[in-house]
Amino acid sequence: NPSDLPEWKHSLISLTLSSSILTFGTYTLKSGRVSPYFFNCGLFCTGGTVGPIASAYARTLHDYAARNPEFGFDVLFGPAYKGIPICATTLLSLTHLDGEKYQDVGYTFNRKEVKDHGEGGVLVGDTVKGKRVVIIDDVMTSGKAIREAVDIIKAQGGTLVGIVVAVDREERMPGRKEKDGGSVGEGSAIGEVRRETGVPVVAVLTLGDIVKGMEGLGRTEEVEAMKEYYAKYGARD
Ligand code: OMP
Repeated sequence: NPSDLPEWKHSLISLTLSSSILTFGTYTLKSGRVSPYFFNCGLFCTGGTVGPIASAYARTLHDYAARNPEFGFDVLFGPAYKGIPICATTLLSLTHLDGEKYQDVGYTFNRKEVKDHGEGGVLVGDTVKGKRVVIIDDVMTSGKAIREAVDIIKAQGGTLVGIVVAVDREERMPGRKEKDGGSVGEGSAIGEVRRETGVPVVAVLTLGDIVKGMEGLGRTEEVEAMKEYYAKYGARD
C-alpha cells in the first residue's frame, strides 16, 4: 500500500528521481549482479539536494534514538570518500533538530592515503578512541563497504554502536550459485552485518520504500523490474 509511506519519504524519492540520483536501466553492481535500478548518493551534491539528504539521515537517526532510549552516540563516522560530506551535513542537520542534545557530537572520516607528515593519522576530524561511533554510509548491497568502515573504527579504538545507510537494497549475501541466477541459502546482507557487528543497521530508504514510492507515482514498469530483481536477489528475512 503506497499510502503506508510517510510523506517525507515520498518527497525524498521524488527528489532522487528528478535529480537522477535514482535511475533505471541496466547496471552491473559491485557484487556483479545486474540491477534494473541504481541509487547514486554521490549526486547529492547540489544546493537543492544536500539539505534534503542530510535532514533525511538526521531524522532517521534522531527517530531511532527517540524509540531506543538506551541508544546514544558520540561521533558520526563517514567512510571516505562519499561518506565525508554526508557525516558533516548530517551532524549539522542533527543540531537543527536539537542543538543542545547534539552540540558535543563530533564527525570524523578516514584518509584513503596514509599521511606520514603533519598531523598524520588515519582519521580526520574528531577522535573515536573510547567513543560510541555511528557509521553514516551511502548504499548497502552486500555490506562489503560497511565491513571496511567497521574495521577502521575498531582499529582506532572506537566502539561501533550503529550504522545508518541511505538505501538498504534488501539483498541477500552473494552466494555460490550466483552465476546461474540467484543465490541459494544465504542470509540477508543487512542481517549478516547486524549479526557480525551486534549493532542496529538503520536505512533512510529500503527497496520496499522505493517500490511503494514508485507505485504511488504510477511508475508500473519500474516497479515490475524492481520486483523481478527482488525475486531473484532479495532478502527473505
Ligand atoms: P556493497 O559493498 O556490496 O554493500 O555495495 C555498496 C556500494 O555499492 C556502495 O557504497 C556504492 O559504491 C555501490 N552501489 C551504489 O552506490 N548504489 C547502488 O544502487 C548499488 C551499488 C552497488 O554496486 O551495489
